[in-house]
Amino acid sequence: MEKLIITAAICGAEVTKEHNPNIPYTIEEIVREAKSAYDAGAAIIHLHVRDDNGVPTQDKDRFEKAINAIKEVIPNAIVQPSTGGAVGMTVDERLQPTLLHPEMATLDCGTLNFGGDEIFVNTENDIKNFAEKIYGRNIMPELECFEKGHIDMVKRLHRKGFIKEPMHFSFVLGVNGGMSGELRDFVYMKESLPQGATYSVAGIGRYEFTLATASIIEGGHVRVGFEDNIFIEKGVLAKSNGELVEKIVRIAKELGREIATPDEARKILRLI
Ligand code: KMH
Ligand code: ZN
Repeated sequence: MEKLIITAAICGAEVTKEHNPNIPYTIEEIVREAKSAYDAGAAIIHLHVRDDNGVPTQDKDRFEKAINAIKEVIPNAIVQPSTGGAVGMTVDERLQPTLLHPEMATLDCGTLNFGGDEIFVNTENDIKNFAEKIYGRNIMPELECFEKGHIDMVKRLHRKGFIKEPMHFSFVLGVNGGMSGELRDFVYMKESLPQGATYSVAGIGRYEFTLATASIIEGGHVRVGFEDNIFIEKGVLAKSNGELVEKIVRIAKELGREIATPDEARKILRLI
């Protein structure tokens, strides 16, 4: 089996310090969380940024500051900015971090309800537009799929030439409005993938560690972090993203799966 690529989604756009005081807002806090995740074994840092008051932003300069500051302390990490941003942002707003030509960026592959009155909008034409900008700027997309219809969208856009190989998917399961994160959901997603694709699994909330374990067993990869889950165990807040990554490393070790370094991750994902 390939070594395990761990992605740490250290910040997100939805969780706040009211949920967990360790959620990073400032550049210093973001660097602290990225380093803790990297030191514990994460190869990829999935990055959202906030202003100092915690308000999510896709501002290019804020991303540039955060990426440069992260690279200063962990130069070899793969930094993967979000182009999803927060619900309600415009496409152009969301695309700003791609102007910095990172190695990877997310590409969200369909629209879904996002709790309450929120809708995370990614129309077919939006996806084509994001794909054109992402590939055009020499960035590898992580294809974020919140349900099986999003995989079908990727397959259709691949046939039409908008999505290119190698394809790396991220299943984000358990969002309030997307597909749930039961084992059968994971199996259905995994078995629906195109030939040769790699995948990572992010389980939201209580699904984080069960889905991570399933993915470790099945040869997939894993995403954990405050964006998806703020608890290290039921009712106990995680102290850091590093603590969440450490738990994955322990589970992987028990199950005989080695952890990929960033350079090994680059090879597995065919980034180089
Ligand atoms: N914050 C969500 C609305 C991504 O990073 O590409 C979208 C999101 C997806 O987090
Ligand atoms: Zn995200």
